[in-house]
Amino acid sequence: MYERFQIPIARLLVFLGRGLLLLFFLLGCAISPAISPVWASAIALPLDGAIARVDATDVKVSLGSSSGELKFFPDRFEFVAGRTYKLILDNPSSQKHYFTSKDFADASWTRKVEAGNVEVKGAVRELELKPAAEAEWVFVPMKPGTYKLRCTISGHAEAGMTGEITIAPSQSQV
Ligand SMILES: [Cu+2]
Repeated sequence: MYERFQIPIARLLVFLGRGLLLLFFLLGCAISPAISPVWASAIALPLDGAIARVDATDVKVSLGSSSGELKFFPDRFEFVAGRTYKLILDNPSSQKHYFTSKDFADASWTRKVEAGNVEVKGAVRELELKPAAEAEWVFVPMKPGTYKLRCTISGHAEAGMTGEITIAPSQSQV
């Protein structure tokens, strides 16, 4: 008696399964054109690499040089409020340097800092780079203004290891 029911139930399950697949397919077609890029990135977030999926503008800066110059290369930065940037820092020199701009850091929202295999989330004030170190700082500048940058190692700022970071207003803030 049960055996006679088993086949129709199996068929019913297959039928339902196909129906669900078709439903998902149709829903997917209907929804996908309506997804804005913002939604799309939000949906992509949990899938892989989380924040790395957000489109960030890469900006590179070297702290010092291999010939020992006490400067930032480059030493002027301009960011637009509300956009996401990835500042890629490296230290090609033979001594330790700092990338310090407290006011700029306060005027920005830090998504994360990555160095080596460590990812740090939360507020950032200052980044210390030992010789040959590299780090990535992903942030969104928020408050328009001009901010001073310096290396806080004794004597370095005095020798020229300073810079300027400008946050320009976004289109909507103009
Ligand atoms: Cu320095």
